[in-house]
Amino acid sequence: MELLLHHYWGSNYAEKARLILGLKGLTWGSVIIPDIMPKPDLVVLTGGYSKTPVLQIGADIYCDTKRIADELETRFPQPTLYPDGATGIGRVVQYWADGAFTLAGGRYLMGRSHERWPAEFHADRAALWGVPVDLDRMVRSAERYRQQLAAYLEWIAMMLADGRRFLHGEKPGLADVSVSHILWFLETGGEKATDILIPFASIREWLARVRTIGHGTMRESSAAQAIAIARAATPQTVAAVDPANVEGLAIGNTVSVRAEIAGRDPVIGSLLLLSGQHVAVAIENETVGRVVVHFPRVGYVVGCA
Ligand SMILES: N[C@@H](CCC(=O)N[C@@H](CS)C(=O)NCC(=O)O)C(=O)O
Repeated sequence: MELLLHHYWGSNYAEKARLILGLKGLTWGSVIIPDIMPKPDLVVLTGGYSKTPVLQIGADIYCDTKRIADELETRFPQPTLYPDGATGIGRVVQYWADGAFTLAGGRYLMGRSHERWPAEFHADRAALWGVPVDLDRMVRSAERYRQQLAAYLEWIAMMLADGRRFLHGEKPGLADVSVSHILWFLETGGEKATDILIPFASIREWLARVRTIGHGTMRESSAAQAIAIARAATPQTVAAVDPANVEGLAIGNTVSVRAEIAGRDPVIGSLLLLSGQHVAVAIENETVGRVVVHFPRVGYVVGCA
């Protein structure tokens, strides 16, 4: 079954997903989505989740790069995302890198170079976070985020201090793709944002190595093709709800899955899978038929709808 990545080229989380596809040497179809709302061809597949990227495999739809990484690791174990065998540490580094580290990097970039994006983009992102657009505040906070980012970069330099090629050791893995995407994104702001990397030669050299992972083999696809594929396919997810789940939920319950921060529109569907790391709900509509939408547990709230 073909892998389809719904993404746009400028997205840093999408760059993380593209590098995972590259690390595993996979072939995938590229479906370009808009970088601001509305995204009708995407949300019809996800039931409302609108963030970037989303991975589609037939009628199974994977939201969030944490779920995408776990899914690809299960389906395509080699080359592994954990070349040092440290599956726990890799995921903890990912959680910090996609969270606090990316927030500091993103806010520093925007504070330094907000003029590179149009007003509609800033309005879209403010709505995503549920805050008013305030470019002056963005500019003022840049120095504070710069300090945070510099402190974090010292940690990365410490990881590389023994001369290792990648954060896991000799081979690239999940920590590399997670830590690198926001630093890749700084380039969008030009020298005004990448200046922060000047004192960190080992990090710049490591970033150049991460880039050589590449994106695997990509072919262009379209939203219409993706929808037709979902419609023609049957979801492959096997129903499995952990009976001891703290929410007291059972297969078939109508539930909502909502991100803890930013982009909190709930996805409402019929519960199909619930485990410690993974939640999936079935949704149905006239355009795509029945599809199953998957999320990580971490960072998402599951509740009765
Ligand atoms: N936790 C999510 C975060 C995804 C995310 O925030 N992506 C950004 C783009 S890099 C986004 O969706 N922004 C709003 C948009 O693209 O419309 C993940 O790991 O996939």
